[in-house]
Amino acid sequence: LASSTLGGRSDTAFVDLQSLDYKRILDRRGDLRLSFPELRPIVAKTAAIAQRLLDEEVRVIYDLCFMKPSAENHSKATGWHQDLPYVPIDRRGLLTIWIALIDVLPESGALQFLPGSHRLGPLGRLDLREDIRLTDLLRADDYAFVSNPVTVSLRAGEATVHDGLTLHGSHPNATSVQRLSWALRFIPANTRWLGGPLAIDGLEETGMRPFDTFDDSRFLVPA
Ligand SMILES: O=C(O)CCC(=O)C(=O)O
Repeated sequence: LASSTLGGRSDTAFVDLQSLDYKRILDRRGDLRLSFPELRPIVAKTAAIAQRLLDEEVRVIYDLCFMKPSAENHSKATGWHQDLPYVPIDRRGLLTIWIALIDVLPESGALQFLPGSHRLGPLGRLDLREDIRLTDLLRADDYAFVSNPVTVSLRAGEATVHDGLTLHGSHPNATSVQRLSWALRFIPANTRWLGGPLAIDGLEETGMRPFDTFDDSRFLVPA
């Protein structure tokens, strides 16, 4: 999840998101809300939900359209991971609202979550391309905090919400239709950037410096 933008240099911090093996998991378009003003009401509505859940004012750190290829295009599973380890911020509270843009069923690449895994703390930057089994990932004492994985089917327009520490992934898409979703990531308004790469380009345009808060207009929730 981590293509970087730092000091005017845009490169890839962890995996090459343009590589074929990554595009078989997910192809992505970043920050659609900045190009399509018609999305503003959805940003405002989802931000209100995030604000209610976090119980504090929020910023939109970025949004991503996730396109999971069809079976014909060799769709692969998204490996188990947490989002927060890829987002260099100084606190907890990263929250994703993931909206299905078409019906998403287990066979078309529905998200799966490990309930309770937010209590395990950060587990590091897991490689989304790897088919990591939960039994390899979890220590014996972790099982006291988690329950069995759940797969969440959604109708187009429905959404799920997950914490930045909730382990999640998705099944391969076994259908002939590309799976489409739009994810908005929110942070508490007083969050500070630690200076590492973010998942979208254009951060250098904001003039942000490490330890700044996210006050550029691109991060503000539209009225
Ligand atoms: O869409 C997917 O398959 C994974 C999405 C994801 O990892 C996320 O929204 O954090």
